[in-house]
Amino acid sequence: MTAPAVIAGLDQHPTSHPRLLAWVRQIAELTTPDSIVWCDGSEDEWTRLTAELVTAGSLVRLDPVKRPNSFWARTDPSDVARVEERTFICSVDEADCGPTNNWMAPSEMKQLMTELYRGCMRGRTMYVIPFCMGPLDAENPMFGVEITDSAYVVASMRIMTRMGTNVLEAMGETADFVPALHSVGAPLEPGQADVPWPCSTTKYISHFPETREIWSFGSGYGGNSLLGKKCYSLRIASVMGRDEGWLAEHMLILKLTNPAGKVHYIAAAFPSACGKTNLAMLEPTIPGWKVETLGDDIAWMRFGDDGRLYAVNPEYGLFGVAPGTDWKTNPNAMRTLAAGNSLFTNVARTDDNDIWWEGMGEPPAHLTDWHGDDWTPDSDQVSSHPNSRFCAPITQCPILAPEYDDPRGVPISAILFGGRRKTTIPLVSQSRDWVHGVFQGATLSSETTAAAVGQVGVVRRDPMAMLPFIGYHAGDYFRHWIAMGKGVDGNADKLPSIFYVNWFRRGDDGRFLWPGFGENSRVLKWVVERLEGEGGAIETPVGFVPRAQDLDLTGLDVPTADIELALEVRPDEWTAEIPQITEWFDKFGDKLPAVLWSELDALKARLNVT
Ligand code: SAT
Ligand code: MN
Repeated sequence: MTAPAVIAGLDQHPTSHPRLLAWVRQIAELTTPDSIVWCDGSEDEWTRLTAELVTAGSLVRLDPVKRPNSFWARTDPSDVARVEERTFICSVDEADCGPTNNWMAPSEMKQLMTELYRGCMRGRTMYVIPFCMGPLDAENPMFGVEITDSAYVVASMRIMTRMGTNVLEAMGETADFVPALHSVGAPLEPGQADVPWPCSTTKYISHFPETREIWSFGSGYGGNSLLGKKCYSLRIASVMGRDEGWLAEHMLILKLTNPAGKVHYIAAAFPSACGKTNLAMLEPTIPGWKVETLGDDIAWMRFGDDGRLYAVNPEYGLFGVAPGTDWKTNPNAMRTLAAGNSLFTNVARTDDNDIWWEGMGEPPAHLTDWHGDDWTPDSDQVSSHPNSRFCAPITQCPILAPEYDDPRGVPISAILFGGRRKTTIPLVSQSRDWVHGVFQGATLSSETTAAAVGQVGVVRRDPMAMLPFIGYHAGDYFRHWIAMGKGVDGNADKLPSIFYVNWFRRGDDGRFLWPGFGENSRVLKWVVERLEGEGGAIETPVGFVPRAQDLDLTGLDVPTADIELALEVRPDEWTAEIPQITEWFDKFGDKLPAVLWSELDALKARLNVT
């Protein structure tokens, strides 16, 4: 028997929360770190950790004038995105996991991962991060505590969440919290030198919905390691929402003000890397309209006393796809980043210690690429990984709506579902009613992107843009959405109207039919006009679709023929879609709400498909 390891700090702790202390002790004894640090979220802590990461070669400090207090990170080339194959929903009953998730019995997963965790923090520091998703002054603050052996994760969590001493104090001795355990899975033997990006080839991202626990092992990449984000705020929170009557969704939240000063709040779901951050910070090209940002990735929506659906952004930072972001496509993101205090991961670095990525204007003559190699414009590879990311405080966004921190959230007028489709899906359509909107969401499809490991550009169904994030059976999730449509106390008419958008439709030669970005304000204007009973539309088999003349196209330099193609509902394309939807629905067996089969039948009837 070896003597039990001495773990510095095991008996010093800034809380007396018994469950938290017992859990931290248990994990420390299992993972045997050299020491434990309770994170306080202070500026000093950030300065200390980033300095340590610079010394270790994990971060490079960027130019203090151009990029104040900002750092450049490169991951291991194998650890660049979410790993959906290695992501598990460990419900007690396999039937609660469903066909869209990977399942393992909780006891089996815990046994397996306990062996992986045994001694996995050897030679490292274990950090304890108390955090809160959503405002700390909420009626029921949504606490979590992440244990991690990665200082990069601590620095990122400080940007992405409300964390530190305030949170621990607010938790007192009794608050419930989601325990979220993370290790890069790379213990160090005495004297062994560390690598800049430790990780393991064995990866598990596991969720235990009944006990509201998260266990992540082997990856340092954002979606796998910043456990407040997808793991808590979507997978675990979706289960909480199912049980408690609310929705945890993969949606941005924006505030739209029309020239008369009337405000509408809009939530919009798109798969990862389909422009949520750009839409959330859009600069309208039509005069007099204003967009302000509340969130770019996640919305928690609960009914208010008035029967309306109110949305809160549980996050505190932006974790956006870097390539393609520039002064033309998203000036507000560029301004957010120019304020500093940001982490950049897997982008390229310029010789004067700034960052660069594809889409950011002319490339410099020389760069250090995301592999750490020399790069010139003649290179046949991209300089930045397609899923490279910026991580920046949301409070630096110059168009942040003041309500972003209101624990009551904002009342949502419209929900947009969107995907990336070259064909079939018109630029915008409005659902006939809530159930039809749920059908649009449940059958949402999109071409895959680099945000997850795997082939890019393949069309897959991505219901409500939540495919990788639903923490339970997708059939039950659809049922929950249908049930939400009943509203509270007979207030179903106060629910948001649902729209389906596609900015990515292409012409025969592959050109985009719609210019997107700031021009999407024209679609938002039509959405608002529809809400106010004004906008023109024709009724098509797939919902209400504007004609070109129903959109404000003033000053838009796009041939009307292209707009018409973007708006076209082609019976041949939709007829081809029907068997795919049928096959998709068949997956869910008895769990698929019958009303969704009825919606499909009604669509077939409208298309004259038998
Ligand atoms: O990498 S994350 O999962 O955090 C971002 C995304 O894919 O939406
Ligand atoms: Mn996302």
